[in-house]
Amino acid sequence: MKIRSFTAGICAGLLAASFVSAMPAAEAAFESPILNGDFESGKTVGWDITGDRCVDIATKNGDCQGTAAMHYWSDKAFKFTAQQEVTDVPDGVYNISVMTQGGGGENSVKLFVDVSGQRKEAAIANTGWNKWQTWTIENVEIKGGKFILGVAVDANAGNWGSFDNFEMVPVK
Ligand SMILES: [Ca+2]
Repeated sequence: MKIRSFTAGICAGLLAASFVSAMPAAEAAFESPILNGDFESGKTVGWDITGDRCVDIATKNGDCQGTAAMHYWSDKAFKFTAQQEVTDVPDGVYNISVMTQGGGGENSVKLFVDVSGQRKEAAIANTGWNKWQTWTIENVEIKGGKFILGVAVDANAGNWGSFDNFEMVPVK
């Protein structure tokens, strides 16, 4: 009886040790400072949306991850930008991403960041309804606690799509 419980204790200890080593402390501690990046609020709160009126919140399966996403559509050609100034960002290097789905056919769809006036972009190309893809701007160095994060769409009449799960992950 004593031997069995001793063995069980070793196994539990090994499991705990391997669990801890699989979770780097920096990643486990990082909380994304992006406000409402997943739109689970059911609103566009946190995002400054400028341009043509074409943006709403989608809540149907396939149009969103989770329960809601930022969605765009118009029966006329349209352009818009949705952006936010992300603050309280610890100095570091990040991979910054967004998930999208949509019908494609826009003139351009871009994920962008602006760090102290330096802009970086990733081109987005949607390939169909509920065909979610992740687009990433890698190795963005941020100092001074803030940057601008956004998406810009230049679209033709009838184009549609969703943005969801804006994320930033520290890479070092
Ligand atoms: Ca969502």
